Amino acid sequence: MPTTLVSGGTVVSSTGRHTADVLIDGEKIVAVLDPGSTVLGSDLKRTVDTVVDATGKYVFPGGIDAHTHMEMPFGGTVASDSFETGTRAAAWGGTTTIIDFSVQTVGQQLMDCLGNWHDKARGECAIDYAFHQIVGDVTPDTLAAMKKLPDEGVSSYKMFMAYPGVYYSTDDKIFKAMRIAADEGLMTMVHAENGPVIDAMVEELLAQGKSDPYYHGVARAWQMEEEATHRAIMLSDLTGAPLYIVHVSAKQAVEQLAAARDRGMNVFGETCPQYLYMSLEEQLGAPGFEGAKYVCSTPLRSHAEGHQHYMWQSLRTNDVQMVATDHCPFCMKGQKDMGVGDFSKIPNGIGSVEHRMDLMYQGVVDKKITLERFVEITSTTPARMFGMYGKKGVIAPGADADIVVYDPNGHTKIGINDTHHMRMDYSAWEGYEIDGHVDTVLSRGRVIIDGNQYLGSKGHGQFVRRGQSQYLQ
Ligand code: DUC
Ligand code: ZN
Ligand code: ZN
Repeated sequence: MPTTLVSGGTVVSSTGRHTADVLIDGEKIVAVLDPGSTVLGSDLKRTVDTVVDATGKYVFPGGIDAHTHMEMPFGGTVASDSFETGTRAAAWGGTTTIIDFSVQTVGQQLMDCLGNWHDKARGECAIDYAFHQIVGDVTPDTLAAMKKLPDEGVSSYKMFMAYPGVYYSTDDKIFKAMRIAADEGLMTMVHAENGPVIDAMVEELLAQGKSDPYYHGVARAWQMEEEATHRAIMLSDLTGAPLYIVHVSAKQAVEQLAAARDRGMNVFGETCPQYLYMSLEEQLGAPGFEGAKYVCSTPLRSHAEGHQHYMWQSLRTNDVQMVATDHCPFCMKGQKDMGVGDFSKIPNGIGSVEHRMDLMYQGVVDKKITLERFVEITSTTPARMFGMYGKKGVIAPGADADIVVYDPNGHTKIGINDTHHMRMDYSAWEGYEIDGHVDTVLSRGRVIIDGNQYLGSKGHGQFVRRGQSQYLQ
């Protein structure tokens, strides 16, 4: 097996940092050693096949993006990144594992949907991948099939309180699924927004001639996120099913989670880079149709109301546990422009899979979170939350050699087509500057990004069978 030494870098974990050499044999980390260590008298730098010099740089466990939607059907179109293009873009940004959502809609058998998602991803991915299962049709068949998910290496599923007529489930359906989840040790993920009321708000606004992208944010008011989050928490309390709320953007929703955690409940929150950096006023309210670039759900929140500041603070205090992207890219031409003159027809989603690690690292530079917390929220907690820890999320003997060598003296300017790799005709992050740079990325021991060169290949990425969440007890 080829051997690699990542030498002389500052190895960062969720609990500390130290200078070390990381020895890799094939796909696995076999030792983390004092710098310059010899093994059986031989100088490792001379004997290994490849040396990656990390002197003066950080060595992070590869990023885990636990919320992506490659090729997802949505709003009459399909998310523009395939598993091939989306995972390649992720690799460029230092993410070495994604968890994507297998989709079930009304009338489909759950296991057929999972099989279909395997067919989309198999042989296509540049990095490792796992699946959550979207449960979109609660029937006796579906409830029975949910019991088989753990055997498929799928230990989490998601339900929607939003999008009536599409992915939406009524409370009784969520309750029934949670009963199964509590018994089977599945993590329940919920998109928490009150869909029926939002639809009524959309109708009202359009009738008043308010059709610009800005009104997407008005229609999806924070009250409807807080209310749904509370309802999901109560269902979790009733059934004993642990709960993970996806893409939390409203400070009031965080308050609901924090209060439930203070009462001892196993409830968790994920936020996304857009809710830390972007706002209703600035991005959704951009002139003309520009705001469509930033239409996602939950929506960007008001800066004047302080949601962004609160979200950074909550990440620091662990009221929000981790950061994923909700990567759901759509091009302006032919996709987002379906909603010219009617914001409700703009497909919902922002592409960020390539930039999450950089954007969160900038939070370290800006002193919003520590370097260790950065590792925790981008890699270690996602691994623990979704049953992959030990294999992923840590630099230690026995773990997959998924490693990012990050240069704190480097610089990244996020740009348009020629300088991002997502299959999109724009980037919501264009112009953002990062005081750091992803230099080298290893996926299971193989260097897939080397400076500004992509050395990966489609099909290298393998399906990760996940176990139970470490947060269930
Ligand atoms: N939110 C998005 O922005 N896109 C896809 C689905 C979702 O819930
Ligand atoms: Zn969602
Ligand atoms: Zn999503």
